[in-house]
Amino acid sequence: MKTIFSGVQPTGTVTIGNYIGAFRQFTELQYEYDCLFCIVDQHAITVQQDPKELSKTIRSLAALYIASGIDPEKAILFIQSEVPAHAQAGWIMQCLSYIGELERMTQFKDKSDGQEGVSSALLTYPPLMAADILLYNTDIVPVGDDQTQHLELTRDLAERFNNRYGKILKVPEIRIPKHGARIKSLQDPLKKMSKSDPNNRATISLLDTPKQIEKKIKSAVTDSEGIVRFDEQNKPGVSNLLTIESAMSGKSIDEVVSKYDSLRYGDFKAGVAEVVINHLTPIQEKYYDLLESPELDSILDDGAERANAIASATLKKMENAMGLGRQR
Ligand code: ATP
Ligand code: LTN
Repeated sequence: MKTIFSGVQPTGTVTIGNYIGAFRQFTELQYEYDCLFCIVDQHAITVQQDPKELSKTIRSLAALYIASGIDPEKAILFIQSEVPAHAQAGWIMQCLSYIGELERMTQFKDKSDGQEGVSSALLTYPPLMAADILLYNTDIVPVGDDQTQHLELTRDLAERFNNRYGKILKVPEIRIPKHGARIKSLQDPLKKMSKSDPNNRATISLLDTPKQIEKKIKSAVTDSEGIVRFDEQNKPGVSNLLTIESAMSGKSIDEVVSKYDSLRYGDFKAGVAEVVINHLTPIQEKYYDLLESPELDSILDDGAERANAIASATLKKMENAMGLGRQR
């Protein structure tokens, strides 16, 4: 069976954009592949985090993974900092990376632009991400469009390692979702919905209450035509709401459009809100049940143990190939 690896940073609250673009993909893939899903907390600290907040967000993200449908019997769910091989292999990947290629990464340029006190780890973030992936002999990495450049670097580093030290690492492929790869902001449907958007009304969190969801969808930016039809170019707001309902209900866009045939935007928005609320309610119930439960800890303990076994074996091979330490 082929192996899938992906990671999400424990920063901010997971939005329906993350859910539709990433989580939903993960839950579909877990039955066809050996899957590893990682809470990449060491990536999160490349910018300063409040320790109490970070620790809460890690647990919350773990509960959301499972509440969204990740089956811990099928997939390995674990926290990056609980598997030491990531930092160790990350160091090796840093030694293989050139400063120039890291400086060319758009995410580094965006995040460091105009900032003071930029950490050196913001620059060396991609080699750590490469280590995450390469430690598990990963075949496929499902991520959003924005990660393409990091994946190309991961492939380059794997090939560079193999050329220098022998064929040890598998060169992974990227997988970008066909639909819902970019859910848009409710307030500016030309921008992507982003968990770090300071405008709270622009995003729907997986943990929003029914009232908040209704209010946010009601105030979503649309257009003045007054007809519900799918046209991303000319009607990005309406099309975004149609995409959200289609993803959450499993119906095609055409089916959703015909549901609202000749209805007004007010009724359309109320209908979309109802579908979103109905979809999120059971996820939220499961989330709150899990959050304080010892079950969550045993899932994460088990995940760390299984991940450790695979990762430390790959690390050992890498170290032996490079002549580090004593041959084992
Ligand atoms: P930030 O706001 O901090 O940039 P983010 O919302 O982009 O965060 P990430 O943690 O960087 O979220 O990404 C987690 C995954 O969620 C990514 O792999 C990406 O595929 C997916 N994702 C993020 N935003 C969207 C979106 N608007 N539509 C679809 N998928 C998304
Ligand atoms: N850089 C990614 C998070 C991430 C990741 C990974 C994704 C860290 N390590 C390994 C896939 C595989 C992001 O910002 N979304």
